[in-house]
Amino acid sequence: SVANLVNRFRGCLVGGLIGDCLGSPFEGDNPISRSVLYNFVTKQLEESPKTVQTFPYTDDTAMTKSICESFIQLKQFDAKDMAKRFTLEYIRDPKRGYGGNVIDVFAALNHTHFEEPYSPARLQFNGSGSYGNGGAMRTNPVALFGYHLPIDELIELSGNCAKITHSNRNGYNGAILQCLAVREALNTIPSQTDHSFDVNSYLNRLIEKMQTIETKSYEKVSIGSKATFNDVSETPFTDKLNKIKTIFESESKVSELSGEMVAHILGNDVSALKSVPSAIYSVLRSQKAIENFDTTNPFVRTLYFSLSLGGDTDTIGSMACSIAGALYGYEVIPNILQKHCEDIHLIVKYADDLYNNVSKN
Ligand code: R7I
Ligand code: MG
Ligand code: MG
Ligand code: MG
Repeated sequence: SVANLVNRFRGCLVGGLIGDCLGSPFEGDNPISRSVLYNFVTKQLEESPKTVQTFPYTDDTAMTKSICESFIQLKQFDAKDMAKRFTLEYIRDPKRGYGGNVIDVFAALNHTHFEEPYSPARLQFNGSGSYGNGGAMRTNPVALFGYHLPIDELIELSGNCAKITHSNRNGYNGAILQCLAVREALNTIPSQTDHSFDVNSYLNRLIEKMQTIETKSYEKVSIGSKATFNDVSETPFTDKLNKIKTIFESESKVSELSGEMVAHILGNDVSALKSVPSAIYSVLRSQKAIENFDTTNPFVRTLYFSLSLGGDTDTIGSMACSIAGALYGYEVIPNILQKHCEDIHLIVKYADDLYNNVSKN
């Protein structure tokens, strides 16, 4: 049956956890070995294994949990509270594979007692701010908490949650795109028989919104810092989404591209620009069979293809699988995959708490 909203909320957060936990063993593999990936995913899908190996989550989930906790406890957005939770969690458990520079933001936030939660991020990279994917990787609960918000308010909220650490427009716009990709997934109803949906109209809705967002933020940024502003395009994420459309059109005529080829075209690194569109492509690609990996399950296809890009696999896997979970729903996610993840029960509870919060309004 069509997944109801609570199962889409669960699918979103559980998907994000699975992508992070099962993607992190491959982080940095570029390219990733096809046979190693095949054997790994096959093993994690084994129905009655002798022992179930649990994989720890990384910074992606640590920060996602902080956002969940802030929203669940306060029932509103409070930048200072969120900044504090990110920082205290990092200090409590620093070895989760955090980005190389974001840890300086935590140190500065702590030192200034979170008084100005957006200030330290603005000083990163000589004032241009981080364009890493750390804002995007943790934005899933924002789409859930803001489910009933008008789209413009959700865009502003997801941008603000990202700007606590990522003030570069490609950093926060990547977070906004990931948030919108989840929102559109929650509002798309795939076919009950074969999970199919209209990929083109899904993409068109994202393109239309990103075009407006990027044009606006280009004007804003270029007023303040024309001299240092040297992007090749005013609308880099929109351009990438259009590239995805082109890939799909060509794939309908010739054969599908390999993960390595897609990584070459869309990117697979720690920048938001070279990871969020790659995650979105991986979800859309789940509509088609995966070469040499025999499954009709669109969530498993998303997981497999997103990891096959290599590079920043925990983050691309997490972003892709959270969109897929929001789209296809919790019931589609194999139970055994969940058992391999640290803190799976807590993540399910957070999804339910966020659902209860929006269903009351
Ligand atoms: O974005 P961020 O939180 O890192 C997230 C990534 C994910 O893959 C996680 O799984 C984890 O492994 O890290 O952390 P940042 O430190 O803000 O950005 C990550 C990296 O991107 C930085 O260490 C830089 O190498 C690079 N980077 C930049 N390099 C040059 N100029 C980000 N912004 C810039 C920039 O403006
Ligand atoms: Mg990580
Ligand atoms: Mg890392
Ligand atoms: Mg990563």
